[in-house]
Amino acid sequence: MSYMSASSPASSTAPPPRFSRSGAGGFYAVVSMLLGLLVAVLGFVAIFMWIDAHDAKNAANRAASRAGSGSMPASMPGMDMSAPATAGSTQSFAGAAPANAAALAAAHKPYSAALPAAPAGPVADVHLVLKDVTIQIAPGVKYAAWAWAGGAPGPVIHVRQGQLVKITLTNGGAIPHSVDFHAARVAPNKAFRDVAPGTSITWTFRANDPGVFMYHCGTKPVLMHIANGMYGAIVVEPKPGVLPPVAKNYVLVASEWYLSSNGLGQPAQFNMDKAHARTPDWMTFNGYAGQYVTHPLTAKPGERVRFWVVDAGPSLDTDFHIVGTLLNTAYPFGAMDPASALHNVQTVTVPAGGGGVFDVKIDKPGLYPFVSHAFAAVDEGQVGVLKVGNVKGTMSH
Ligand SMILES: [Cu+2]
Repeated sequence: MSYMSASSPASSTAPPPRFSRSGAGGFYAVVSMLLGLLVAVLGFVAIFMWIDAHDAKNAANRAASRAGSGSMPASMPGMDMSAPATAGSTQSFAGAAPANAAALAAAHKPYSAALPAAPAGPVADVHLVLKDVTIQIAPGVKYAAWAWAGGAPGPVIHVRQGQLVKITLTNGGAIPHSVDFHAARVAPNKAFRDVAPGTSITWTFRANDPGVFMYHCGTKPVLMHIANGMYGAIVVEPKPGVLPPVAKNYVLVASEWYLSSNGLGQPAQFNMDKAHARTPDWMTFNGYAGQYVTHPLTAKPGERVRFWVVDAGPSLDTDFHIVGTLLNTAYPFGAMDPASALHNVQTVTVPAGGGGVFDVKIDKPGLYPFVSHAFAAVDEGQVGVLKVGNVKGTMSH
């Protein structure tokens, strides 16, 4: 999406600020030009202006405080060892976009946010396949991921409370990996152990705890394996009658991307310095910046919609907020007891490695952005739109 800024020029001595005050004119010139393109193609200009108006201060503050240090672990496949472990390697590539970014965004097939059906019967069979694969994380931005056969995030898994979940993990990657399910109460040294390339592991757990949970590779360095795309969400549906029925269920997995290059030519790789500094280039819902702005999620006026949100991190929280409404019911941390739910709150934090479930019922037709209200995240792509009713036109706020 071209609502993010062009990155600053490279420097061999110090990390340039993402936006400097003296560079603000150029920044807005670029944004204005790209916004004009978006008006024609997407008609969503207002949200981008709104994003830009809010993000510049945050970005400048963060750039000023950015740490440039960080240790580099041993070399391994998929890691960009050409990047020196110096302050210079934390140069931001946020907002990098080719000239045809808007067309690419329109052509992108979004990751399906719809919750799939849970399997019938007492056992839920889940087969996960790990794969080294080049994916796109933003229009025209390629990333050499350690991910899943379908990219990143991994498949949304939906089971019912009380089902036995049988996990089979096949490692189709080049190095050892593993899978850690936060929904499971198991001995991790057995179930979550490393799996050699070309081999599989099978283990089971009883899904006694309802909620929405992260799953991820737990092989060291975990920071790198998660940041490279090895994560996903599992929904454990509470017993019937516990939650009010909803018309739509959507699953969102928030995450950060730390890039060794802008990814517009060769695929970018993981940058450990940025990951240690917690300064991502991109942040996404379901792995691709702004995909639900271009391809909104939908609801009818008056329908109750449930968002099952996981923050895969690896390191930053998601402050979940829907512009233009309140969260009618929130189940913070994915604790699914209605007696402890919150009602009519504006923003709820989903911690890295955690989940949250949010019900909204919106009566008025319109375009309602959902965001992490830590607004640098929006600038870096963590934004989507819930389209309520058959509305057209531009976003307003
Ligand atoms: Cu891994």
